[in-house]
Amino acid sequence: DELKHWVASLPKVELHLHIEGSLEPDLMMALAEKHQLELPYANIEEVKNAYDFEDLQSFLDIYYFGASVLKDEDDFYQLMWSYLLTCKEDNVVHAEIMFDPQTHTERGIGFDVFMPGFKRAMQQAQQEWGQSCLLIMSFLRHLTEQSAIETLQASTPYLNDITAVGLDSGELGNPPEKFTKVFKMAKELGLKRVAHAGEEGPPDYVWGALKALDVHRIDHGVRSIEDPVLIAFLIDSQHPLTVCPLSNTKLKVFKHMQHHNVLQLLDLGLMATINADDPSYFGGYLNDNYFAIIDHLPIEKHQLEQLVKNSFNASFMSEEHKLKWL
Ligand code: ES4
Ligand code: ZN
Repeated sequence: DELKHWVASLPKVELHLHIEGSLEPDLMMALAEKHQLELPYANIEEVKNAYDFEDLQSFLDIYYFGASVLKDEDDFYQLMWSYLLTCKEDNVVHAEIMFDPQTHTERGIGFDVFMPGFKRAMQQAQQEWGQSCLLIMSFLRHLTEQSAIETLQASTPYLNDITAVGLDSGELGNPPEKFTKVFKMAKELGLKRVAHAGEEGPPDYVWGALKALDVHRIDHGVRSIEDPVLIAFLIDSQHPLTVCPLSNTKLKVFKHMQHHNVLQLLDLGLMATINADDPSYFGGYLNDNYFAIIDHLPIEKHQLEQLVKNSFNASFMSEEHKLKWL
């Protein structure tokens, strides 16, 4: 309908996107063939049928397995290039893209393999159509803080290409405080900070990300609604929440899109934004996430406008670059 066409044509920003979560089944199959790897899927249909999740962990198991087909520089180039083509398609003029180095270093694939691949695609998209994008290096919270520290040290030759650090993977049992030291080190290196919190975890994990990790943004944060003091804090501080509607329904954080609380958060005055998370696994890129809330929530044009405006303001782009769009 009309609202959808209007949103699709608007310049938008993506703030919560795992590049490994943009690996489409056709590229996964092609890379498995290229590297002579056995996949437990006979065809693309079977891959898609496997994407039926109970919770965050059941998704992560399949997501880490899928990433195992990424082996050489060109694989990481293809992965990034495919995602950046969808940015052009969706009018995503600026994207802040997360990558999980430990998903690759744990398999013996180093920064010298994936970083050149990512950078080559990003430079090409910048040159061909002026795509703006930057990288967020995300630590896996189910691993130790020592492993995150080693990852930060291994990233040293590429620090100029990395804007922020993040924290993802299984939330329950891995509170933000576990990573206080490595986030402090990242801050001292001049890196910005984000963390997944309040997706499956309780509001206390959002407090932990704010207080112990000194984050600029909360990834997800939808469970903040359970703590009125936290909600008051977030309204006052305007820490952005990078909300991912299709992700939250696929992982059963909300039973149905009609029950999603993003509109409630927005109307309370929180700095909410709409994002895609793992588009290949959750059924759609950024426009699809906007379409899902248009279809299932009583959202009006001015609220959509606010969500898009928030995503520009919540981004790490320079104030000068923001002025170009706002
Ligand atoms: C993730 Cl949806 C989500 N949550 C936590 N960690 C992740 N890594 C990739 N997608
Ligand atoms: Zn995420």
